[in-house]
Amino acid sequence: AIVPIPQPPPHWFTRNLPEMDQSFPVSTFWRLAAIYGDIFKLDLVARKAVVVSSYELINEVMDESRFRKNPTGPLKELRALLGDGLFTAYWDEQNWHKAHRILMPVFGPMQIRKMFPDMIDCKLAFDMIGICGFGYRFNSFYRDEIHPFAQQMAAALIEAGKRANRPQVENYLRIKSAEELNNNIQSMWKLCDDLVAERKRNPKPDARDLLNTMLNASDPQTGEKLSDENIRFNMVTFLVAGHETTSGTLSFLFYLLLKYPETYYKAQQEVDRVLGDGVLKPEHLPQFKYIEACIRETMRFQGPIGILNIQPIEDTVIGGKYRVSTDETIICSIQGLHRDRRVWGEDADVFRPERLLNGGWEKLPPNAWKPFGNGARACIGRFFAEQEMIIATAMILQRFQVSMVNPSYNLVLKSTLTVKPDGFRMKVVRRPGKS
Ligand code: MNH
Repeated sequence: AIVPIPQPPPHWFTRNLPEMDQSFPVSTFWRLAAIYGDIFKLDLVARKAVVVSSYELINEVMDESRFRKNPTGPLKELRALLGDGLFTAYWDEQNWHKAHRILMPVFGPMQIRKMFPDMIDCKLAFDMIGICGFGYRFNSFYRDEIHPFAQQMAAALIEAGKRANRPQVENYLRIKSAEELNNNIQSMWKLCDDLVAERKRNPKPDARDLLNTMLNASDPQTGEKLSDENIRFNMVTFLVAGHETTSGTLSFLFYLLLKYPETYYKAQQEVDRVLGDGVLKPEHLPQFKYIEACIRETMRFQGPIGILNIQPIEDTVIGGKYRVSTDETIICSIQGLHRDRRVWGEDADVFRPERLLNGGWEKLPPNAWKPFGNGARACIGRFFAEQEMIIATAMILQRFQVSMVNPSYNLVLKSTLTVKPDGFRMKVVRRPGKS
C-alpha cells in the first residue's frame, strides 16, 4: 500500500523554504532527517524535493534504468558560470555526450599516471588542476593573497548556493549581488578564454594536458570537435570541481588523522617504510595502502559533497510504498548513506580506516560508498583526485610533523557548494633528520 511521505508543516506562502539554513543548506537535511526519518518531502517553492537518507533507499535510487542526475538547485544556478560543461549539463544535452566521450580516456588511470611529474611539481589542488589541465600556473605558494580566480570562484559558489534557496522575487530584487556574480563570471571566463587563445597562437604539440585534448580531439561518434564555448565551460568546471572537493577532503583527512593519532602514526610509518628518505616515484603510489584507506574513510566519514540530486525517469514508487514523480527531485543525503549503521555497523560514527583494509573494501555492498557520485554522471576526475591526494599526503608526512594550532579544536563545518572545515588551522615543522 502507498504511504504518504512525511513533510514539515509548510508556511502558506514560503512553504518549506524557511526550514533551509541559508548559510549551510546541507545541514537542513541532516537536521530534518533526525526528526522526520529516512524519507521526507520539502516544498522549496521553485522545486519539490524528496530527501532520502538511508542505504536502502539510496541504493534503490542509484539504479540508472529508473533514475538519473537532476542538475537542479545550486547546480542550476551554477549554469550561469559552467553552462553545458560536464558537471552542470542536462542529461539530454548533446555537448555532455560529446565532451564525455572525448574526455573520459584522458581521465583514465594510465593517462593520469603520466601527469605524475607535473603533480609532484606543485602541491595545491588549485595549482595542480591548473598546470595539469591547461599548463597555467596559478602559483598559489608564491603569492600572499589568494589568486583572484580562486576568490571569484568562492564568491560565485556561495552566491549560487544562496540563490537556490531564496524565493525567486528576492533573487530579482538583489540587483547588486547579481551584478557582482556576473562580474565574477566574466573575469573567470576571460582567464579561460585567454588561455585558449594563447594555446591556439602558440600550440604546444607535446603537452599532455586537458586543453590539448579539448582543442584537438574529435568525438569518435560524430567526428565533431568541442566548441570554444564548451571548452571554456569545461575549463571552469575542472577548476571548480577539482579545487573545492580535493582541498576540502585533504583538510578533513588531516583533521581526522590528528584527532585519531594512532591513524596518523600508522600513515607516517607507512611512508617511512615505502619511501624512507627517497624521492617519491609513480611506482610507490600503489604501495600506500593505509593512506589510501585513510583517504577513502575520510570521504565516507566526512566528505566534501553533501548531496546528490536525481530524478525518476518515470513516476514510480520507492521503498515499496512511497510515490515519487518526475517533477520532484530526489535529494540523496551522502551522510545518511555513509553513516547508516545497517551497512557500516555500530561504529559508523568512528573514523576507522582499518574497516576498508583486509578485504573490507571488497566486501562493501553495492552503492554503500558514493563520494564520487553515480554511474554515467559520476566524477570524471576521480583518478586525478585520488592520485593527487596520495601524492600530497605522502610528501607531507614524509618531511613534516603536522599538528593543530589549537589542539582542542573540534570540527566545525561550513559550506559553499561543498562542505569544508571552518577555522581549522594546522602547523607544520620539519621532522628531525628529514631534509
Ligand atoms: Mn568531481 C562530478 C566528487 C574531484 C571533475 N565529482 C562529481 C560528482 C561528485 C564528485 C560527487 C557527481 C556530482 C553529481 O552527481 O551532481 N570530485 C568529487 C570529489 C573529488 C572530486 C569528492 C575530490 C576529492 N572532480 C574532481 C576533480 C575534477 C573533477 C579533481 C577535475 C579534474 N567531477 C568533475 C566533473 C564532474 C564531476 C567534470 C561532472 C561529470 C559528469 O557529469 O560528466
